[in-house]
Amino acid sequence: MRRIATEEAFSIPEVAQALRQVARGPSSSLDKLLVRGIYDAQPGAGGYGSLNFLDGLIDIEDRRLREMDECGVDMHLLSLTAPGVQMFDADTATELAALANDRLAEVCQRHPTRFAGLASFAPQAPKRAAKEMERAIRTLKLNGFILNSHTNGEYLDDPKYWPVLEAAEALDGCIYIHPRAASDGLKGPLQDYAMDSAMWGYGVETGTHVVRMMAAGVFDRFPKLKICIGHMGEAIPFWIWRIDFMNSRAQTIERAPSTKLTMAEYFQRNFVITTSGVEDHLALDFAIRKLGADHVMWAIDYPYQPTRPAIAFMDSAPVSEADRAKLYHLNAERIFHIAPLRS
Ligand code: 1WB
Ligand code: MN
Repeated sequence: MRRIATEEAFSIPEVAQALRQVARGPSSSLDKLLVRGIYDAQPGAGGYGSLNFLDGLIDIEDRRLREMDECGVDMHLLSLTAPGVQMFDADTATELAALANDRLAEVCQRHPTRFAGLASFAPQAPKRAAKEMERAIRTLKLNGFILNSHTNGEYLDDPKYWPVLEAAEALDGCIYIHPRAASDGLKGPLQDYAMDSAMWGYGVETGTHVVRMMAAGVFDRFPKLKICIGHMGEAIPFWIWRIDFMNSRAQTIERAPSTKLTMAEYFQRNFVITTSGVEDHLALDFAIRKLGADHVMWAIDYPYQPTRPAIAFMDSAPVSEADRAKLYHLNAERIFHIAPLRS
């Protein structure tokens, strides 16, 4: 069974260096905690630094490939790790996104059956982002796009990002909306008890992002836009009935924009999810029954999650072999335009 893991993080030294600068700068972003820990760790200080994620992010063809071989992972769909280029000024972000895409494309070309890649772009400069998105697909042959949730507190429902959505739709490139720490407007009570990141804050931030997009009517303007979200759908599958019911009520009392389709219909039509970081068979079963086996893909979340348990989770999932093949590779091949293996 071919195993394609679909939310696998990497970085390049230049982006890591720029994040180190951000960690030392005046930014009020809640991401600073994590960025400081990963990119500017003080020896012996404990915390995120002690997990040594940085080596796992930077090293693609040596340690990572060896671990993939040892564990039986055929392919990583790579994406520049959160917060991507979204904490930088527009020029730096545009430049570093292009550089990261170049490096990513080189790795994918050297190992076409082992690596595929989601292209970065700088939403800070939407028109230039759209050009880079086109280059990433047409020239670099990358497989879709990565976005790390908000940009300076703004979300993809803002019309300023229409050039980005237009490009993604026209290029048939799925945008993977990956978490980053909550925006300044959302971060208040998420700052205590380590709730800022993967425990809770990431899901709140990313879930809020996609509900904004659906409620704003983004998918009426861009009906073919495909969005992927990780972490078993950032709790949206579980919430969708209530989102749907309350949105239609809010539309009748004019507090929500009227939309052509219901929230549940957009979620079914425009979204796919991955299993990253949620190794719970009951949650998987629910997601598959709710969305269909064509809409769920396997992911590890390397290097933040260990590989072997992610494989054990999917190998032992109570699904038919036909569905397991969809989760492990067929859906990823279709959605991210990854060439099937010749048999
Ligand atoms: C963690 C997870 C940290 C992710 C991250 O930093 C990212 C974590 C950028 O588990 O602490 C992730 O990609 O899910
Ligand atoms: Mn991740």
